[in-house]
Amino acid sequence: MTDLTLYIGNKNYSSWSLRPWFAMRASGIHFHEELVPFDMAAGNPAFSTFSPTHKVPVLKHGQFNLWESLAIIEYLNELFPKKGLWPSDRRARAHARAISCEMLSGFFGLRTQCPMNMRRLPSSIDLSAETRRDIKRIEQIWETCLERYGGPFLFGDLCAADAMFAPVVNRFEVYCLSGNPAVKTYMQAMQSHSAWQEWQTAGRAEKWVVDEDEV
Ligand SMILES: N[C@@H](CCC(=O)N[C@@H](CS)C(=O)NCC(=O)O)C(=O)O
Repeated sequence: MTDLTLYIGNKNYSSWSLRPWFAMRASGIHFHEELVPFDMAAGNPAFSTFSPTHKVPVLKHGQFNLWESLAIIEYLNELFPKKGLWPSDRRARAHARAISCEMLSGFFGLRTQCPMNMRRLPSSIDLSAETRRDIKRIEQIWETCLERYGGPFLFGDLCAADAMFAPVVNRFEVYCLSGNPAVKTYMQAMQSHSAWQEWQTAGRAEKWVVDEDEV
């Protein structure tokens, strides 16, 4: 039994939901999942019953509700310090937090033009200059990490930074965004993880369609 509930949106589309879900599942933190499907046309009214921002994800721990994916991961790290959500080395940990902050606060070109979509069949689209800059920076982040920490994940073992970049792995695949061999090897490591497989299978089985995320 667990007193943790994670409210998430559709697994096919909800990139922010994937981040803490993946961190929890991959690190073996038990939780109850509450999937609340998007109702974009109506402004997602159901979200306001548990989320002050009307957005997902939200973690409920007893009577405490917490929003914002990275804040949720930090809270889980304090609840479960032995789960290794962040790297044990201080500088690697700071590095992992820095790139996670980059993800949280940036890459608007990529996020806007290439929505996460687990069901999408891979095909390329015309990319804006901003999206191309985002892709280049992400390739640089991943290459640096894989070289410095030796892979197979960004900091060697899987950690919260991988969870923060998990939706980008899907975007790189379904919009054919990178031919970089190191990037491809990293994507394979992520996509063969059991937590990834579980999310992807469930997302692909969903029937809901969010028109604005179908590119
Ligand atoms: N910065 C937030 C972003 C949350 C977010 O934008 N969630 C999207 C789903 S992936 C959402 O709930 N959208 C509904 C809406 O904007 O009405 C986080 O890290 O959790």
